[in-house]
Amino acid sequence: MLGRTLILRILSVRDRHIHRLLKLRNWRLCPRCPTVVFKDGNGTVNRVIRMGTRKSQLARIQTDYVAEKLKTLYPDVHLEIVAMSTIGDKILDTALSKIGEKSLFTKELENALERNEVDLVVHSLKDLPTTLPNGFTIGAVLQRESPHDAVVLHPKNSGLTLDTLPDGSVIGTSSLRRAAQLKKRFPHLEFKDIRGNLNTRLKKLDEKEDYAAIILAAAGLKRMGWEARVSQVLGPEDCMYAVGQGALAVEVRARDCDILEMVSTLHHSETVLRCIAERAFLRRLEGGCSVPVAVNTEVKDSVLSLTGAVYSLDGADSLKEAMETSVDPGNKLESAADIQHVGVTAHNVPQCAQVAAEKLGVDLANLLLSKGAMEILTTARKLNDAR
Ligand code: DPM
Repeated sequence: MLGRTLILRILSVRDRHIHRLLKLRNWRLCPRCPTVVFKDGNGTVNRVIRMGTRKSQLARIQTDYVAEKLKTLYPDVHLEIVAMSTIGDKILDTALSKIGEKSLFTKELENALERNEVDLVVHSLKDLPTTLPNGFTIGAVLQRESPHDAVVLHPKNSGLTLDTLPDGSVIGTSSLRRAAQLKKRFPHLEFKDIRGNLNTRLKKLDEKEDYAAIILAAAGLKRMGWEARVSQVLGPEDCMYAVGQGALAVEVRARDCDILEMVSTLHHSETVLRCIAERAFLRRLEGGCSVPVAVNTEVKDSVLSLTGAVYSLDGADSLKEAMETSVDPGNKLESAADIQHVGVTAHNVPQCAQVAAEKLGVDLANLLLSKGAMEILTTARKLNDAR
């Protein structure tokens, strides 16, 4: 459809005259929103799709990656990349969890989406709040890279692991989730905030003596081409990952049917279901990027399993539980069509499976809440605010 059509938005689709006009011209009305899609005379009108991105190297790499995929799928579409800075990029000296802004990396980009300056924005899913502002939706969740965290050592510590690093070694991370889990697991280590984009962090690690190692998402390191710097990948027994970690998401205007349809082909079903469960879990816990919440998910033989945990800042207090559900398309859980699940719109993934995934996240969160998760999180939040 795209690339050969022109799109016109109309105010009232109920107008009889408009319907008559549409029929007369053989134009098509979008079934989901008041948009008319009509064919150009010779079928060669190409729409320019503008992709918004942050200016960091990782954001550019991620946006280029999605642009390449779109180009392959829709060779006629013209893609333009618009780069901008966000609050998260500008405030580099404060830990993420201390900046009281939920959509640190996403707000400016969403403003541009709203003003029609861009048509889609590529994010790391883990940076997208579980409740998106009205009018936006995640139109694609791409196949997940490794969701795990990785250790990057100062070159002088080459060959060591978190276990074998000397007592008192300082590990750089400003993720409360990573610090909480690792403090408990490796009590001989100390943890210190480190901020900045990936380039800045690696520089801070290598060029100073402040940190013995830093912890970063394996996915980001891989995308940057820095896999060789990974000395250790942390499995769930050491450090469970963040909700949505390792997956890319494409955010669009919820009413922009043509763009939604276009990007929906990028969805990776298994990743969609895992991330819906994870996001539903986090949303029910009222968590953001400033609380120590971690997950682990898996899909095997149409069964989606979710392990979720909450931690006190020092990791001494924690609650961890696991649950699973069938995501077999034959599992007939009824739902209204055209529904968003924790911000995700995926018409091409079985609705019943999405409903089951969301319910799994909510159920697991409820289980943890019944065991006192809110007390742990409230205390963690207060202590972090007072830091
Ligand atoms: C969020 C967190 C961090 C980012 C918190 C967490 C890490 C902050 C830090 C919500 N977003 O993970 O517990 O280390 O100080 C971020 C990264 C990526 C996306 C970098 C990273 C790349 C990986 C991906 C920052 N957001 O975590 O090393 O695409 O998932």
